[in-house]
Amino acid sequence: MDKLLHNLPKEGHWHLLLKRLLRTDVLLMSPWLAPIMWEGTFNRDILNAQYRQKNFVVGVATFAVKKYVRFIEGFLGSANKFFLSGHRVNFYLFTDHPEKVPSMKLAPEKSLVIIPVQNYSRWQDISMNRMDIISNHIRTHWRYEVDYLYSMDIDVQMFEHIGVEIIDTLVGTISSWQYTKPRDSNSYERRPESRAAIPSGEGDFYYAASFYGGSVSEVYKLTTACFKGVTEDRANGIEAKWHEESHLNKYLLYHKPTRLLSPEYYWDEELIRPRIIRVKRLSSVRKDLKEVRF
Ligand code: UD2
Repeated sequence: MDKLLHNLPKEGHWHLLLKRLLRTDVLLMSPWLAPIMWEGTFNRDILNAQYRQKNFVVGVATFAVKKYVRFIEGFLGSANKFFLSGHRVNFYLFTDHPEKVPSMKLAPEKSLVIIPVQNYSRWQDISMNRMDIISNHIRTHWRYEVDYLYSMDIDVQMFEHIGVEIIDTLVGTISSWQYTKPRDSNSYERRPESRAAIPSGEGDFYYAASFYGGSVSEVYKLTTACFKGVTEDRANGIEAKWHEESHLNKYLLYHKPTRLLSPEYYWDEELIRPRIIRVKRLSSVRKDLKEVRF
């Protein structure tokens, strides 16, 4: 890398810029040439200037059902500040308790749409049915309203800017567990009976279902396909190991993301953060699973 820099002309702003943007401690590109977004690998000013010319609208779908309404304020308050700051964003909040949504003043370019949704007795069904609800809303509303759409868990908080570097056709977030455990830690669904099954020995990145997205048409294809898998599993009396996350991982293995977000974009607070995670842009809120899900 030093040799590369040495061979570049020493003059000019761009030499300094390039030098600042090189990282040698992490994988910057997937084997299918999709960029992997890490702190220190992009210049947000340049990206913002490009993006502004396009006047895109981004939608964010998130769910707060039953006790998860308690996470709304932390999510929206931090997203208002850190998510695509200065750009147009519609937050679509699905909840069974619209009356419990706190009134919050959002930035002028941001808006909040509250959409009533039914609840399910099992938390796994709330989580898995998100795929179906998102796919239906794309068909009926969002394809007319937004250019890009991201699905995010509600029990998260943002601490640093998440900007237009996340925008691309099909985007997945690499799970933070992939950086703390050996690759084949058996996170994929391997049972051949499940539609989410990935044959043993296959697989590359493991993606977190907490944050994925892309163009509206690609997210439609993804959510429709994943929910079809969930429905077929239900008919066959099987539930994938990590629910819709297993189906998401199967989909993204065979439909490669055009951009990957590093675990800086979803850090699991249960894990010790290695040095390569230079910033924690977004992380999970610690929760008592037994208390919050029942
Ligand atoms: C993982 C995934 C999550 C989902 C889940 C399924 C990550 C970091 N997260 O998180 O996306 O795939 O596994 O096993 O990969 N929800 C409610 N009310 C409930 C339960 C869930 O609103 O009672 C919604 C809420 O938006 C929540 C999401 O569903 O953020 C996922 O549920 P979770 O956060 O409890 O799942 P978790 O932490 O196991």
